[in-house]
Amino acid sequence: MTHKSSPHTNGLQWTTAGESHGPTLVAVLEGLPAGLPIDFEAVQRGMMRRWEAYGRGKRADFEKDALSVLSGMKKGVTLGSPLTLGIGNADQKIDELPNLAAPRPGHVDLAGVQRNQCRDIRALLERASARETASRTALGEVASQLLAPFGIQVHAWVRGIGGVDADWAFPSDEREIAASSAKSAFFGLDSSMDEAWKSKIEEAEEAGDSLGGVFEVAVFGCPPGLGGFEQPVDRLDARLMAALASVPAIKGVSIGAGFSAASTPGSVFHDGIYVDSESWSGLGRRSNHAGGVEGGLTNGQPLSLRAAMKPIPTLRHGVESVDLEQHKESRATYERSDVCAVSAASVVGRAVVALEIASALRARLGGVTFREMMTRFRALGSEQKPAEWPAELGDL
Ligand code: EPS
Repeated sequence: MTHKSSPHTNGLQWTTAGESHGPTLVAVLEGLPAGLPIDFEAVQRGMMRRWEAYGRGKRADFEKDALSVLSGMKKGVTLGSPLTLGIGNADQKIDELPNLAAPRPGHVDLAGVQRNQCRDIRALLERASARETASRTALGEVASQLLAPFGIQVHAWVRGIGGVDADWAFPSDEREIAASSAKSAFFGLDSSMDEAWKSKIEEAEEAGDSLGGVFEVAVFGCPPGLGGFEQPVDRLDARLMAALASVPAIKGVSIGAGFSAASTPGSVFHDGIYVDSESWSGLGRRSNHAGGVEGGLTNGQPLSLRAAMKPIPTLRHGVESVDLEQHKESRATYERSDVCAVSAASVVGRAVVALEIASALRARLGGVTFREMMTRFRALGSEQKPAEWPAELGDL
């Protein structure tokens, strides 16, 4: 994503390249500190998680997302130079695949050919494919490894599939998440919804249909003051929501209480502040309707985000469409497809949020090396207790 360069939030920059059935995907990440160890086996495991959940199509059976590290590392440690990752496509057949006769509503197909003024739908869909998210997942795994030593953890889980939603409370602590979520084949908070979701997907598959759903992302351990408000583009809530909206098929994103904020009176909505000697900042919050961001800055509370994914647009019986060659009504072309990719999207959601948070942390702490970041981070801890600020700090 391109943003106006900002000293408040742009600590990292990244770009991805590659087509779904081309030779390889590429991801470049700039701005990492020097001296950060990266475990690429863990990156690889994180990437494979995208394929693992129930509901993916045939490609999940053989695509291995084999990762190559092409630049930016020496002996497992970052050099501070651009990190380049290659992700080979097992299914390399871009030049052999036929064009699609009729555009699939919901995909890039029609708007893409109208923009490019060509009849070759494949020329657009190869890059617009959600295959791209493999690249951002890899970068997000790296970003998570930058965040972990600072005690910042990003988690994501599926909340609902095809309208069947779990009533789990939003976890207030990351320890509530890890153990039970590992048991869910759908990456739910626990496995209690798995059977219901499995039947829902099986039904859709039998009918040649597809399903969407909702996933949530939480960030625990963020210090206050990441992000900015000096320019609209600095606002961390806007950046996080844009990052989630940039994941293909996402149609709705919210933070904290989200749309229910509109119908809640201010006296109930706003998260009261009280003196809490137990807390590291000396202050506590009564609730977290803001979702961890106020005024574009993290406020020390867990971040909570939610995203709604539409159903996959490729359907076995097609959707009403028009054959662009013959200019007559037809069904949209069927291609091999997933039935439900909400669990996969939750992995991607976690990755794009990790990238944005790592970027904001990097911008906040500065420094060339990882050690410099850590020194500055430790100093920040004591700077954020208002009760201990020295009198000479003054008004500004
Ligand atoms: C996708 C279509 C399918 C999915 C793909 C996204 O690809 P194919 O047509 O090759 O079966 O498998 O997802 C991925 C390739 C991936 O890496 O997640 C689409 O049209 O967006």
